[in-house]
Amino acid sequence: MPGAYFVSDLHITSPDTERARLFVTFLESLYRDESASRLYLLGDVFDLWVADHDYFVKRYAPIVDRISRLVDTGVEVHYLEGNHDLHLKEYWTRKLGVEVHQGPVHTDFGRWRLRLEHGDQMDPDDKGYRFLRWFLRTPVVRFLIFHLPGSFVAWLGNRASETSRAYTSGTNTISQSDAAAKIRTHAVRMFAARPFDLIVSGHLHVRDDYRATEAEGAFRSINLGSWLDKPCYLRIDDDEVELHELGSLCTGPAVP
Ligand SMILES: [Mn+2]
Repeated sequence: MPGAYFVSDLHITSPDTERARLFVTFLESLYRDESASRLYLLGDVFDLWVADHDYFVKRYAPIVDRISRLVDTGVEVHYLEGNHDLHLKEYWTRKLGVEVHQGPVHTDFGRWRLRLEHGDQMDPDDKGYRFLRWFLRTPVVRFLIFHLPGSFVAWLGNRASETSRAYTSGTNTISQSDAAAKIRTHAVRMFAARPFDLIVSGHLHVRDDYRATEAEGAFRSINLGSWLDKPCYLRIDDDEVELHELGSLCTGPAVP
């Protein structure tokens, strides 16, 4: 029975890290898995990847190579841009044949109606980020991002993500249960706008598996958490929806 796989928020910083090696192993396991028909990368796979610079292509060559082979074997690969990976179409679609999405995706897989998103647009009050998201995609900024040297773009991007990390680890940290509440509230609101059976997101780095009540719409909401804490992926087919930890079942720390 065909299966779809989902990963998010790996935040790979270099190909020599444990997370990068685990991801390569995971991608290789998909060539051997005859049921694998789709792979969804739900954003922030890399701690930084911007545009089509050789800097990133070379740096992450082992991963790029495995993804490219996966596409060649006939697996449909989708990449939803996160807030650490953007302007991907130029390289990932044109060179690798990966379908790139800049926002939420509604699609069907087997008997499931799915809504998929990175999750960086979950918070309607985050006006500062909404501006940044828009700003980075304006034609002038896009032009600069593509035409400045890759190493300079990487330097800028790394500075920006350090600043945002310092900021989020300071006053702005939200608790796991607040994050879970945010994920679920967003899911209920999105369901009301356009129903689905399953919503999958990432971004908040809090693994959460929630079954909505009948009144809310009886859908299921899964946040994939992050590989900073555990290398988990979601696999779905017509029979099951299950979080796995590279090989075994991925248990906890789902928020109750
Ligand atoms: Mn993110």
